[in-house]
Amino acid sequence: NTGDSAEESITTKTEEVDVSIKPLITDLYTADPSAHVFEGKIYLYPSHDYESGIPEDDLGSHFNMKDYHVFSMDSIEGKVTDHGKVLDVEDVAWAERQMWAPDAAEKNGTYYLYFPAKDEKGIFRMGVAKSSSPAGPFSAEEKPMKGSFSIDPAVFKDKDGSYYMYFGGIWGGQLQKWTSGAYSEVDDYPANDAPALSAKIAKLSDNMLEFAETPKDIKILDKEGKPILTGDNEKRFFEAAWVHTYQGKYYFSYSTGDTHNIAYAIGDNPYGPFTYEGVILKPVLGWTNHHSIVEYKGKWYLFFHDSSLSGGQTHLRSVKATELQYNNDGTIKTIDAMVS
Ligand code: FUB
Repeated sequence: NTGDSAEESITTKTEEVDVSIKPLITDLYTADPSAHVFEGKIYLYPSHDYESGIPEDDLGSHFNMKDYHVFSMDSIEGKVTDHGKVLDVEDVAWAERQMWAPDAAEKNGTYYLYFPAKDEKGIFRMGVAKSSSPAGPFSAEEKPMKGSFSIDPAVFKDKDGSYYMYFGGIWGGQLQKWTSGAYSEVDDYPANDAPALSAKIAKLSDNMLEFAETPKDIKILDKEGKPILTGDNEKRFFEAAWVHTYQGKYYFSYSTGDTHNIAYAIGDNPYGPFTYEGVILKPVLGWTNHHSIVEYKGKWYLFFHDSSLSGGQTHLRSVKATELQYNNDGTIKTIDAMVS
């Protein structure tokens, strides 16, 4: 279960970065890695891909995941420990299917696993499950978080001890069905020359189980201060939100979906607005691109996935990691990890 046993090795090339990257986990398919440093180790909270036989469509029905595993490691080159299955859809009273990208947070010695799944009406909601250990197992709340919707929760702890959830995804992630504030069967995408649909942010309640406020829009602006537009597929938010801080600035990173980049924008506080800056990770093998960024032992790492281990099957992905580097001005060096 270590990178050493991976059968393939690839070389990545960019103007500035050149690294060989192997799947971290080779006996399961894993994706959407949310990495955190807990108890002095890197803990990984990924999706657990498997072949469910559901045909591929634009709504992502083929991503039909049903449980989560947690992994830990002392270094990105070292042994990866699989802590086993930590939550199963069967053990979540309200959830029916499609356990998509999760995230985790720690507060006062309790660990919280946040996960999206479809309820019995086929609507994505956000669940929370608790554990006394970062390695789980996790026990889910009876109901989804009140007022939650869409996918890809990312929970960020600010320096004042507040926790925020960033979330949302379009197309199969259903953000376009919530533009009125209530769920609609009808998709509502803004016109190509109108501001793009936004990711959401909500402060979490003290007990970490609910939103403490109505979710707000995350604005991504261009260098002139104008909103990124729906038609700007290379830059607009699609899914996979993540936030980290570096030298006092807030970095909001995300997938551009159908243009397959991990892009980023920089702001001065958790709510933004964020100014679009560039691409962190170019498209990888497979349709989806999803990442997390974490500092560990004085270095910064990008965790991501691709479909190299499955020979390119888009719904059977594998988690990878590589070092992330900043330029002197705080911008991030673009990484190209496409299998060559
Ligand atoms: O893994 C299912 C979905 O694919 C995630 O929620 C998205 O971010 C994309 O990676």
